[in-house]
Parts: sequence; structure tokens; C-alpha cells
Amino acid sequence: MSKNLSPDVSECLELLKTMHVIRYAEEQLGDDFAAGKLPGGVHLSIGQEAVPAGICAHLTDRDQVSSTHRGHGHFLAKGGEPRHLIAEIYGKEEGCCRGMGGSLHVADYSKGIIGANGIVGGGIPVATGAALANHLDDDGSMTVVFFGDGASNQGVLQESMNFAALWKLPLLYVCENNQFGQFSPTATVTAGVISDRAKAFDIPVEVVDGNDVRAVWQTMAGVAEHIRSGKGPVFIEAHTYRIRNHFEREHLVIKTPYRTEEEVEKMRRERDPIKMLQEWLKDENLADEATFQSIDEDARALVDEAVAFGDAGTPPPLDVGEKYQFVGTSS
Ligand SMILES: Cc1ncc(C[n+]2csc(CCOP(=O)(O)OP(=O)(O)O)c2C)c(N)n1
Repeated sequence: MSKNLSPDVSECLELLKTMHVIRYAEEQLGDDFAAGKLPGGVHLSIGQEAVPAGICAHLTDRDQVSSTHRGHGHFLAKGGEPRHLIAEIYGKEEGCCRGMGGSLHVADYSKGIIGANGIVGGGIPVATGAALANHLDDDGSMTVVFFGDGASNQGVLQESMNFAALWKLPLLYVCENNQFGQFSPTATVTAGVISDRAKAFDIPVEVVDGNDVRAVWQTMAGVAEHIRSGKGPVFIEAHTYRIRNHFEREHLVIKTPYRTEEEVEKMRRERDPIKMLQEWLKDENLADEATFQSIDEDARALVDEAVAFGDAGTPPPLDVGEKYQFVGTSS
């Protein structure tokens, strides 16, 4: 399925910018949470940015993505506006769901972002329905469902794979195997090889280094072509690593460590997808520090603008329940 096609320099720089925007937005949200500024919690995907960046680079607004509780990166990589994400998480009317969804439910249908989901595996049946619509529309569009290694143990994944394989749905399963499900190392709660589950349904499988954005991009180039040509679903297992805690207040509730500081530090040092791409570009003499700095500054400016937009946003109206939750109650 591999097309042997690699991203060119300008595509690499685009990928770098996408990863920077995700990183800055999430670092900002982590700081905001610590400062008590957010009305809800956040699950950050810092360290995992290469997966949504490399996958979504091959999607258009007509394609759909469904996501997880760790969904900011999917939202941004699929073209969601940083200001709509930040305003949403700040609980403002200008957010992508009018501040009613928060981090766990970010969505923007105009961009094909059909929703993050707080229920582990909950995005899988939603994506199956979207892919059925793609199939019936027969317009070359496709759906991607991102989910974690923990979600691979949910029964609904098997139901979806059975249906998608039989109907040859244009559906891509992307399992972000970040080595943990909440506070449990994956190996202690998940039997076998995750992508082998797809083989039981004759769904083609690709396993990729999910911290190497060029590898993810390259894998997706072939996979998207395969899916769009009507050959049915594909399963990608992307190996990556969650640098941050499961959620931002984890240290207050988890007393028994499930990984060492040294391990996290080593991953941060050696396997950061942003550093990995920059080092490769430098080693190949394809980009220099000045280019990196300018991309970094552009990404930071986008996030700063998003924060200002969110700060200036409108708090929910006092009649919020009546306005958004109940239909047809007022005459
Ligand atoms: C159906 C369901 N069961 C349990 C939970 C609690 N929960 C929230 S996140 C999580 C771990 C999910 O792990 P994984 O799918 O690997 O995603 P990751 O957090 O690693 O991104 C669990 C068990 C939930 N939200 N939904």
C-alpha cells in the first residue's frame, strides 16, 4: 500500500507548523488549567502531534474525522480554527460548540470534524456511520477515526470493523498506541497485538512510528489512495508516547506512579516529534534555524491570537439551559 512518496520540503514545513500549533495550544491549556482558568478538565496530546498532523495532511474539508477525549490535535490538524478551540475550552459563546461542549466535545462540522468524545471508543460507531454516508455519496470522501490503545478493547470496535469490511466502507482506523490507558501501561491491560484485531476481518494493516511525522505522512499517502479507490477500510497502528499526564490534575489523585520520571524525560529528549523533524531537516540541509524560528513564531502568534479571542469572548447566557438544552419549551 506504500506509495513510496515522501513529503517535500514545503510539506515538511507545513507539518512542522501544524505540530507547533498543537503543542503551543496544549501547553497554553495546561498552563490555563493550572491557573484555575478553565471551567473543565483537559487531556493533552503533547508528544503525539505527529499522528494527527501526518494523517490529516491528506484530508480535505469533505472528509470527516472523529476523535477522542484527547482530541485537540485532531481538531487543529483537520483545519479547526485555534481561536474556536480555545474559546470553546474557555466556555465562551464564540467557541466551536458555543462553549457548551468543552475540551471533550470539540467539533466543527464545516471542517468535517464530527466530534471528540468522552466515551472511550465512542467515536468509532459515529465514524462508521459517517463512512457509510461517504460510501452512499460515492464522492471519494472518507472518514478517519482516531482512538487509543485502551479503546481497542471496546467491543464496538469489532462490530464496526465487521460492518466496514463487509460494506467496504471508506474508513480509516487510526489507533494511537501511546503506551498507556489512563494509569495502566498498555501491556498490563491489552492482550496481543492491537492491529492484529483488524486482520481477523481481512482489513489491511499498517504499523508506523507515530513520532516520525514523515513516516506517518508517507503511510497515509498510500492508505488514503487505497481507501478512496473503493477498496475498503484500513487500520493504522501508530506507536507514540504520551508525555503529559493522563489528565492535568492527575498528580492530585494518583499516588502510585505508573511510569518513571526518567522514562518520560528520555522520551521527551529523544522522541519528541517536533525535534525529530527539525533534526532531520537540518541534517539533510533542507532548512535552517532561521526557518524553524519563523515557523515557531507564526505558530505562537496564532495561539496568542486565539487566547486573546477566547479571553474577549462572551460568557454563556443566563438562560443557557433554556436556550440550548430544551427544544420547544417556550411559546
Ligand atoms: C466507556 C469508558 N470507560 C472508561 C472511561 C474512563 N477513561 C477515560 S480515558 C480512559 C483511558 C483511555 O485510554 P486510551 O484509549 O488508550 O486513550 P489515551 O487516554 O491513552 O489517549 C479511560 C479508561 C471512559 N471515559 N469511557
